Amino acid sequence: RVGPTLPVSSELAAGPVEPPASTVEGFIEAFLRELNYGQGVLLSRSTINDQYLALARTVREYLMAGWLETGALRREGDRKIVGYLSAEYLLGRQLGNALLATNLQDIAEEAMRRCGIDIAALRAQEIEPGLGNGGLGRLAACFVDSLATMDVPCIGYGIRYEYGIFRQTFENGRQVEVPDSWLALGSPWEFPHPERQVRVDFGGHTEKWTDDQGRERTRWVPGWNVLGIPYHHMVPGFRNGTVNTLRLWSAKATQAFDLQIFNSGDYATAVRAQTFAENISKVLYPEDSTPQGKELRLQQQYFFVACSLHDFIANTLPKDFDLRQLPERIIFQLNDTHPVIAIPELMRILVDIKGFDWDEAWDITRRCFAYTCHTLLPEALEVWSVELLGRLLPRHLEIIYQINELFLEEVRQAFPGDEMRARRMSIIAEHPERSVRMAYLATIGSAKVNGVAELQSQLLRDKVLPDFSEYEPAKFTNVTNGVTPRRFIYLANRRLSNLITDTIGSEWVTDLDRLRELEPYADDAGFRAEFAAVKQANKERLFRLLSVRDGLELPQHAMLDVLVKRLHEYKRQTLKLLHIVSLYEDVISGTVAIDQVVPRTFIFGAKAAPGYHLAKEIIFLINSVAATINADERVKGVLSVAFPANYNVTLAEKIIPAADLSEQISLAGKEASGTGNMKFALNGALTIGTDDGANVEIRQLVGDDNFFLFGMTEPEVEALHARGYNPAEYYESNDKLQRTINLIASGHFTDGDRALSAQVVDNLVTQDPFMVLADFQSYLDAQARVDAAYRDPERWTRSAILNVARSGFFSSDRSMRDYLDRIWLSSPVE
Ligand code: GPQ
Repeated sequence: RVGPTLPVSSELAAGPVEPPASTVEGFIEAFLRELNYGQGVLLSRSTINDQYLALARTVREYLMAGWLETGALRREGDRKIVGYLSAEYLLGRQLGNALLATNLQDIAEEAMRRCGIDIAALRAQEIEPGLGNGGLGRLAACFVDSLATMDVPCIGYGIRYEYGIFRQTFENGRQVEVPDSWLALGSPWEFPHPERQVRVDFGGHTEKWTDDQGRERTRWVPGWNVLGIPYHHMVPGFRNGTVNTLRLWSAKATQAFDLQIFNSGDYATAVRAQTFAENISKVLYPEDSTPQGKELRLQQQYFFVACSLHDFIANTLPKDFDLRQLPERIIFQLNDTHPVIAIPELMRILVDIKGFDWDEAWDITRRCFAYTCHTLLPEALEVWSVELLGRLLPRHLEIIYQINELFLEEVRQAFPGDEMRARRMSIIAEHPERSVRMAYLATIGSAKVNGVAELQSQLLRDKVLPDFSEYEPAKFTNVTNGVTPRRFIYLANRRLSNLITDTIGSEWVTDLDRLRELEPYADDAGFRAEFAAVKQANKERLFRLLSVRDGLELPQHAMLDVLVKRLHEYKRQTLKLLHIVSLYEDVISGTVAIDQVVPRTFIFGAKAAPGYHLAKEIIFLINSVAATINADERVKGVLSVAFPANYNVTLAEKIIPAADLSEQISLAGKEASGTGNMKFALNGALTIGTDDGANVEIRQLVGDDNFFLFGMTEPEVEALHARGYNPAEYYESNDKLQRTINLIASGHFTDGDRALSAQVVDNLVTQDPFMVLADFQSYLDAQARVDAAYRDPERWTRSAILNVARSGFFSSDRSMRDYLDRIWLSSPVE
């Protein structure tokens, strides 16, 4: 049976917790019980949603014993636990993953069939929990999957947003955001525990007092508070019986909060106050990599961090735990700076509440945290105004000041007379307003700091935090990102999984380096044919979906050229657009005969932050180009452009396995890592990419012959900046570029209305902050190499197989091993 082989702990003394039998009959019995007694309906009267909920709860039953036992072991044991602190978890659908983890896929399918139910319809019923924006949130979901699969004790802490990332729709080609009510039909995957509520304070002021040993102490007299209610989610390992926990916090008004106003007789105001408190976990901020410094966002950050620290110290550790041992029992991994307020919070707990001396508390604290930085963009580095932080968290601001003062004293001792350096390293920035640099606080308060790909980690040391890496070089390390092969190969690409397993056995699912064993098969014509057939079948599956979902009809045999990720200027969706328009312009101007064009279908997927104006103009332009090209008989069946709305994990699982070409075209030095790039390579797409983020490592592994490199390197970008970049020069001197841009500017794609493309065009020709024009020619040349390679299907498929075989490094299991070796078990800073 799937389930723990662990000794039953004393907490389960009432008797072993037995899952239902892992047979079709056992499954049907459990399912009908859930339907009748859980959902309260008869099969004949049940709706699809009833059936989905009952099915989900049935699968849950099989995980329950493992979950209870894993939890008991974690609490009773003395192993160090990873507390993953992340404001985002972009989980994707849960049903398929739970069936996979329990090895119940076939049994469940047959059981549903016998009940007269099509399991595919139930799978489609699930709304994915979109509790994240993009790469950072999806990475967290991959990491907790890998940790459970590797049986590493981990509690994932985060926020239970009532509304996750918005649902994107298009109206006349423009993005319109619709709230994502993922909870509307009930979520069977969460377990609320209102009795485990935690109180979180805000506002007010601080006071000095003297304790009975005559020491001067500080206490925080808060102005208001809210409750955090934990919702637990199972995080099942892959068929190993381990089920870790994801603990997401939901905000609720405290009684005390409204009573005061209530007593004054103003009922409506009291209810409003309640809404105010509950706003904290209402909605995910939809800005990816561009924090807005909003008060509610800081409330969210402190809210979930305060709940999580309290939960661990008061509820997970034994009652008599000696907090001096804390670093031996927990490492809090900070997923970017969003949870960094945890550092002063732990100091507050230790110093103000537990009565530790500052120095001892600081020594404990900085061994309990490690910080991951996911960006190189200056605008992505979070800062909070001192005014706001002091108003919301007055005690934390004092603690931050104190940390800063003592740290700068150290720096001055290490570099006597170098006052400029001390000022540069201050946690407090003075301009444009007094504010707290969260990345500096994170670096100072952590035992380790890592970037997410080799190149970014290097640039992090050299460009973002150079003074800090000079001061404490040993603190800095790299852990290249990874993705879970369970979801992104096994679940998303069953056909490829079966082919791999038939060829090399099934060990690869938890040991992705084994994919190397596929290498010799790249030269086997029979294997290549099977591999190509998998790709073609995945394309057809995608086209069927896009036809039903988006009314798109796409040709069956074109190269599938895919650019899916958040819409951001640095990711350069406009460069892709210029390429498409240049191909189209070649044909309609008669420069290239249509039968000379390699048929391509371009797929875009991208959400723009609702307030990111230019990004939304780019979306409009992509949709305009798509509509024009798709309607033009001159290129019919040869050039097609599809932009399905609402790209999310569910859609990614259909698009990625079908792709031939993976577009990873950010300006060098801007994409920290990328993780989509890894998913594509593992599913047998070839990459056209810049020397950026993890592309660098992908290319090194798959080899130059199996990767289409283009564009400036990061040092070349820097040099061009230093010389003074003028995009107009490129426009003037490149005839093809000029014709391409002119066609867009002419209004050809916008019903003759030039104004509708003007913002994007003007930005490119006059500003072009991400040097699209500078890389244009190199990109076109690389695309010509792509065409040549695609004309030779055997060569292409061989390269695709080698991409799969050589990308095992990009398993998130490997990332987790690196975290374990380099960060979580590493000795703390001296
Ligand atoms: N990333 Cl700072 C996000 O998705 N959101 C953010 O706020 C920040 C980074 C991404 C980053 O852009 C990608 O290059 C990474 O692959 C990803 O994080 C995971 O590390």
